[in-house]
Amino acid sequence: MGKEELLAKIEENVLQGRRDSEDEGLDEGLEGTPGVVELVQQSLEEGIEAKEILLGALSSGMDKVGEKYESGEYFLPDMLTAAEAVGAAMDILEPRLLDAGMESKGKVLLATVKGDLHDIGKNIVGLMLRGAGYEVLDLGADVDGNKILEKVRDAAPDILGLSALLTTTMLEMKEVIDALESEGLRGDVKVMVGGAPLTPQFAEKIGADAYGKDAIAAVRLADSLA
Ligand code: B1M
Repeated sequence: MGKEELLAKIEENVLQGRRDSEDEGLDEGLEGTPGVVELVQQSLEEGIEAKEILLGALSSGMDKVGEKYESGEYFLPDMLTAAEAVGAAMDILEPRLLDAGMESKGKVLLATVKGDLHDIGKNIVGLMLRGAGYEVLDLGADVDGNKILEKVRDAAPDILGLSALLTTTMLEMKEVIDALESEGLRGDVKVMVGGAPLTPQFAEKIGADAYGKDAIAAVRLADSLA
């Protein structure tokens, strides 16, 4: 297979949400054929640069997934499996991209706030941001505000992304933003918030810089904030 054909195959498999050959994908009859991971490995063996694979197949594939999600052709599970396939490919590519000195678009620190265990949405946002070329540091779920502040201080992210799924825990976001302010860190980092119970009005009221309705919006906003 030539380079263009390999990159097109990777993109096709991102759209199918096929991480590896064991996955069925959206269409029938694909099981047993190489998925994203095997194709990425093959591409590297054939001398295609990690950066080309990222930009020419993975990111472009996720862009198309995003368009299909927005047009209603794809649903959330389709986006999730595609993002997971890209995440698995990124595990292979990331060290090579760093070795090659490819600059990341920016550093994003993610956390689901204290008291909240919901992390599926945050994880999708993280995968999409990685696929779009950001360095993502993920603190996980139920993260104490002090830990977030400590990491903002140590890692100096460009963007802090906070997620909350409960009407009770979304209030914790304000605590974090206020603490950033009182610790003199607010000017150093842009804050993006997201999660099902939030509204743009709420985000504005608590002093966030941006509200991400979904993972696609989160990537677009990151591009405008970083
Ligand atoms: Co819980 N839960 N849950 N739950 N849960 C909800 C949120 C709830 C709406 C269900 C309901 O009652 N209808 C309700 C909240 C009600 C409220 O607050 N008013 C609820 C409740 C009450 C609870 C418990 C209290 C239940 C109990 O124990 N009595 C408990 C709380 C635990 C806790 O957190 N302390 C609880 C527990 C759980 C599970 C652990 C079982 C599980 C979570 C597993 C996990 O995440 N690892 C769970 C689940 C799965 C849900 C539902 C069913 C699904 C949430 C989800 O993953 N959605 C949810 C009901 C529902 O939404 N239908 C529900 C899919 C996900 C992709 O979407 O997270 O919105 P979402 O993320 C989107 C966007 O919001 C956005 O992009 C994502 C991708 O497009 N986004 C961001 C999210 N974060 C972002 C950050 C950004 C930008 C965009 O920038 C940084």
